[in-house]
Amino acid sequence: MKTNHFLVVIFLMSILCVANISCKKDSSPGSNEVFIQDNSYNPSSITVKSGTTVTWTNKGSGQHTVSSDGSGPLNSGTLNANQTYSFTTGTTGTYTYHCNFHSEMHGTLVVN
Ligand SMILES: [Cu+2]
Repeated sequence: MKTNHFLVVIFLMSILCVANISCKKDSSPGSNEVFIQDNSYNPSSITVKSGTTVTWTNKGSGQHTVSSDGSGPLNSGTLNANQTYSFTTGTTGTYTYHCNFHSEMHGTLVVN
């Protein structure tokens, strides 16, 4: 009986551990990733080498876009919750972008 209780405790602890790891993984973007959260880009500025594919993921519940300021190359269209937009960088430079729905949302992609 004591052994059973011990095993149950170990089992529950391992579940909590796995849940915790997946939570952490979910809450921070990788090196070539930007998370769109309500209502900001995380990170707001990302620097990558030319040829890198950067992926934006809408982690919020509302709709957002990744849209270049001026005539830049970023154009995600409307991203619903959990949708992603990928862009493979080319020419080096600094590319600023915004969300078409939220004027306070601004981000920067630096390609070097
Ligand atoms: Cu937005």
